[in-house]
Amino acid sequence: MATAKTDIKPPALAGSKQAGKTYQGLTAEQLINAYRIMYTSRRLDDREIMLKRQQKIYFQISGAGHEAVGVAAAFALKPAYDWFYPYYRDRALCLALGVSPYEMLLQAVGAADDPSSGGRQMPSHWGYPRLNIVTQSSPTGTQILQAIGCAEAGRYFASHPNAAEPGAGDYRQFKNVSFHGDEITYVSLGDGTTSEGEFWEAMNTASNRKLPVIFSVEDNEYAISVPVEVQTAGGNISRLVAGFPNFHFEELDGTDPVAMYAAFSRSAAYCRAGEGPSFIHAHVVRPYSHSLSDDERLYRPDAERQDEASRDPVTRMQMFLIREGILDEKGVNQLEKQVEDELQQAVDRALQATPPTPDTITRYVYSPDIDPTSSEFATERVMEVAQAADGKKPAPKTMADLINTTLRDEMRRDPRIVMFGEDVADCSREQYLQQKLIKGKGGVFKLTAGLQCDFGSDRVFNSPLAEANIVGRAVGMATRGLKPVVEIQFFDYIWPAMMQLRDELPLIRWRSNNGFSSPVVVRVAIGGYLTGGAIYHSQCGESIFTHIPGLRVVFPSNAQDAAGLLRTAIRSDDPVLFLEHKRLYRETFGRAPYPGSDYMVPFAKAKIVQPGTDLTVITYGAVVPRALQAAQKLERERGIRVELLDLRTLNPFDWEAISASVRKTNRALVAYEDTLSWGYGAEIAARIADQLFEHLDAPVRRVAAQDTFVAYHPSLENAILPQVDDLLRAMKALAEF
Ligand SMILES: Cc1ncc(C[n+]2csc(CCOP(=O)(O)OP(=O)(O)O)c2C)c(N)n1
Ligand SMILES: [Mg+2]
Repeated sequence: MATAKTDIKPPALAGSKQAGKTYQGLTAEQLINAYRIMYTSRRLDDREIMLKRQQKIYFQISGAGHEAVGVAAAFALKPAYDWFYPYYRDRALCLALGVSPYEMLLQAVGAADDPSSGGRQMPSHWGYPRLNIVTQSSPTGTQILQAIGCAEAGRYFASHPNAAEPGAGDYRQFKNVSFHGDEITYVSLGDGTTSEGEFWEAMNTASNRKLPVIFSVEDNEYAISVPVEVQTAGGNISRLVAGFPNFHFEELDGTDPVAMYAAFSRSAAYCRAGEGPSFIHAHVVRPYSHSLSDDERLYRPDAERQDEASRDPVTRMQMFLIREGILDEKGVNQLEKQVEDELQQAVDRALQATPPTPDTITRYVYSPDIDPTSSEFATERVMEVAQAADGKKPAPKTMADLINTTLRDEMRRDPRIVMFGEDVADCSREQYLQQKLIKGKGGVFKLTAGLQCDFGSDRVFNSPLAEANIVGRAVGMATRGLKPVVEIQFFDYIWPAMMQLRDELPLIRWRSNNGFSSPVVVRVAIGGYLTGGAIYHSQCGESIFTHIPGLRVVFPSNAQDAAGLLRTAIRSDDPVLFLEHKRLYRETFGRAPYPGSDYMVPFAKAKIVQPGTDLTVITYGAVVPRALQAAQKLERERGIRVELLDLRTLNPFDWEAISASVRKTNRALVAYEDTLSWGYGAEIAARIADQLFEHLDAPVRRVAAQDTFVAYHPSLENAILPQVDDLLRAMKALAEF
């Protein structure tokens, strides 16, 4: 049981005759402490509401009505041992786990010292590294899959304790791991949030993998103004989830802390014993409006609100203590007075807190510890020496081969790497492999072939067909120190993961002010030129992701770069979207021998594919070989010498290389496979126009796909995507401008 820590001291017990009696295992003293925390939570909400009205804080959302759930959960679980993914109503949970009211108020005032976010997040967006309370965000439900990944990480470290050891020379130096073999991950959410798809994806995986996760649904029957019967078919989530195997289920009155404590204790025992997850459905109340921006009188009549008031958990708990003779009225008053005094002090202190300074805003967008653009990642010379010493000329390999080999080598080197996604395993039915009945698949493009066989099914495995599931779980795992290298089968199907990719993965570090990080590598098969790939197997769209601060975006054009950049991605400390062009996987162009198990290419270092003096072409991915062909033809036919830059990484990108080249050639063409308008080239063109204006002898031009979709018939696909002839024409026109 947790020893709840607040900055409030316990008052004397009123009735000594009750001192020995326990309630579901809770002593009188613990019950008084429970009440103290519940009362503190409520009054802290009231204080914040007042501060908001006085415009001293900028937002308020209360935990009112949910206090009993939080206190009970914290008492049944272990702070700084178990892991917690709460949501905004969980003020009482966080107080009971050991967060002080002052710390909470620091977030409300947006102080630099706010331990959750340094003034970056709204109040009630909990995150306390010292207590294993993981940084929370505002999108409803994104925490649930992350909690699944967190639980999986705990299990992984328990069965691979060597993986928890600090490693040298990569992100592991900055990612300390702690775990316990019987730890639990607690995740809470509202009734409305059970409508999110990610909730169901999380339930599915928790059930299937028998994970030690406690789902705590705090059902106050409303999601802002939308009532539960509109959210949930039949109006009761317990009935809908009852069919999930391996769960311990309980549905109960969430305003009763003693009953809740008993339910969480049973859940904890079930989870710690490895039986599976638990689902606690707590019926609570919402005595205040959704937030201070909402007025519930617009959609809830007085009668309904008054009816609910009779179930207020704080009042109920107070009455319970008096009825049981645990506290008398004097004791209650004394306790409440103490709380008020301490809150007053906390408010006074918090209002004096120093706000963050604007010069800090870009801090922690990326890792402050590892810079993937640095020379530490430039190992090209090492490779050359190694090959020369060997004497033999190794056979050139495809990009697919080298990615596979790099993944294998990195997995061997770093036991924290796990790999999953759709079809990435060789064969989920392991017995077929053991009996040597089959060869195994290892990815629809075979990029992960053989890895499950080499490293085992707990390191390489199939996910359900659910992209948010893949990325959300990976985020949770990486937060715990694992290095998930996950695969999205086709870029065209990345969108179900978009909430995790846009609002979670790249924000974890920044929003927690470096309290947490989640350096996942997401490999994605992208692009067209497939002849028959059609719309949904050919799309690009990289600029959507380069638009996201905090996310590194890599797009190699050849085998050797793919190997070097992938290794940099894995060893660095930031989330990386690693885009692999399907057409390049097995292309003759760009094949290379394996450059060795330490070969890395730093980010933001463009490659001069061909030097030239007359025109700069800036490109990446599958346009590189096409542009090279066009450039060679142009030189043959017209003597025009194109300098061809392969950016290799799109965020960060190599501005210096672009700048140096354009200063020399005075002409720039940006070429990319994605649709023309609003694409990646727009940013590059704008930068050149802005910063190199006086060096230009011609307008900056772009060659890209037409603003439509990639069609099935090859003649249409050819017309839509940029071809050698299109590039040649554009180069020629620009050179002769
Ligand atoms: C993905 C997403 N959609 C919409 C919102 C806006 N929003 C914030 S809270 C909320 C209602 C949540 O209701 P519920 O899950 O029942 O939790 P409660 O607030 O009732 O505790 C909504 C719609 C959001 N934050 N995230
Ligand atoms: Mg609700």
